[in-house]
Amino acid sequence: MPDLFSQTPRETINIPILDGELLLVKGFYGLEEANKLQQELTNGLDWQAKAIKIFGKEIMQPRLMAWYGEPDAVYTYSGTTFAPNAFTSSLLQIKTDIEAFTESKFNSVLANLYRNGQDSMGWHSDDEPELGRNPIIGSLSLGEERVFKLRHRKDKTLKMDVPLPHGSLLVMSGAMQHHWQHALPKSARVMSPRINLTFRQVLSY
Ligand SMILES: O=C(O)CCC(=O)C(=O)O
Repeated sequence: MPDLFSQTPRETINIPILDGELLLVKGFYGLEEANKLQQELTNGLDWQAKAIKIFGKEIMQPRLMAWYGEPDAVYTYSGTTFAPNAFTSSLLQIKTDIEAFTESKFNSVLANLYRNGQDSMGWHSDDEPELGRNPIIGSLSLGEERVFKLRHRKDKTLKMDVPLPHGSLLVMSGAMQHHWQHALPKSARVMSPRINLTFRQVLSY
């Protein structure tokens, strides 16, 4: 249940952005629910260390990952193909809550576990063809607050930092993935773990 009995008020912020739509919902889950979900997902998901090839060399990605979804939601990301695990009950609950809020449907979720401040995600857009033309991405953050960075692909003066608190939901939609890239940089600060779930609708061809 999102935020019904918690003291954390839900706050929805429409972040003005050129060439896309960006919505941040602080307290999408209140503290107790967010803590519970973080613990369930930390213990219950099939976290994997994955390698990517850069200039022919295999290097480990600086985070753990897991892919869940309906059986045909096969997804290729950074040259890695993910066959989905079946949704767990926690993921199904979160999916239902985010679907109700966004009035959208999702058939898959990429889970990332940032173990500490040294784990990160490089610059990219969620623009794989299987996500369709203007995908809605529902991105839930649990755990340590990290900074989500955005930069416009053409106009290099357009940049934005969006801190993502525990229990918050970020919704990217419209033409965002065509015009913007995003990243989650490392931090020199000692940091506790953070889980991020990005719900997506993968089209099968
Ligand atoms: O951890 C985050 O907030 C970013 C995740 C992300 O960029 C992705 O899954 O494509």
